[in-house]
Amino acid sequence: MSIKKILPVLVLGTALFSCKEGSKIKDTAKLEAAAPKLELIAEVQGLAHCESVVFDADRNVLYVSVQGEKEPNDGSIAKVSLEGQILEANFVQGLNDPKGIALYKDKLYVSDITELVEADLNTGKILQKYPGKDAEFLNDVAVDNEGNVYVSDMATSSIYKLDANGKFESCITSDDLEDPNGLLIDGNTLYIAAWGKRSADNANSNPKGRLLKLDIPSKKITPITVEPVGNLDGLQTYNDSTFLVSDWSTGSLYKISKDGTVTPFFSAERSVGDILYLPSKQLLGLPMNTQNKMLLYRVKDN
Ligand SMILES: [Ca+2]
Ligand SMILES: [Ca+2]
Repeated sequence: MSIKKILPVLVLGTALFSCKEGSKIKDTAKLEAAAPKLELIAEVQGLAHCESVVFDADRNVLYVSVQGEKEPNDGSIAKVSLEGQILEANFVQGLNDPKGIALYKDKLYVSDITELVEADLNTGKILQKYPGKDAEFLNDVAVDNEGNVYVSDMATSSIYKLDANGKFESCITSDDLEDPNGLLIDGNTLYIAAWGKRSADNANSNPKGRLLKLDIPSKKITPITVEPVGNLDGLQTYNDSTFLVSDWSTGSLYKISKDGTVTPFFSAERSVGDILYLPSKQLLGLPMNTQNKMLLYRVKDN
């Protein structure tokens, strides 16, 4: 997509944000100057209702969660090259609706509705399935340096943890998690891209979520953005001070700094999911759920 096509969206984004007191956003002139150039590298077709993409540095490949349709066991993890070639469509097979993926040593962890699945990265074989106690709609997965696995549950507004004994249950449940979706871990801090708390008595309510942080030892939840931003899904590191976050419902990607400044970054289409950004390669991966494809871009900062 050309810069010309992106600019109107940036201007609109500025207008929307600037009327909200408390939100910090750069002015339009600076936005235009700061707009990145995105060069489309590949359009990877045939990934039915894909949700998430991660990078395996040891093997220099991408893994994409492919939910398939609503048939039992029609979900998989596809192995894809950095150039966008599908190397193995069913690297891990027999899943239902797999979503968030995280890697730790030679294992891949993927959430699958109400359970966490552990697979062998060398063979693709499923090693273990951990049913989540009272889990309803598990989403993203993050692993810390010690191998502790955390999973968001949007439906119960919880963060689940897999402990060393294989017990998989909620370690915190709170409305203040705003129906958590995307996760990113840094030491004892779990960053959370929230979908927005849906009220039980109004299924048609259209909430938006904030970028949050959870101090894992104290379980203290702190909003990073003052205002809700969108139905946040993907959450990646952009640089030392900034995240890259996707809004599923509008297709907008935002840069959000650790002090809460929100800057429009790119306008993709609705249903952009759990994105990947590799700063070292300036590679951006966008799983497009309803379009059944993944887009790969090279990002060129001005
Ligand atoms: Ca499925
Ligand atoms: Ca997600």
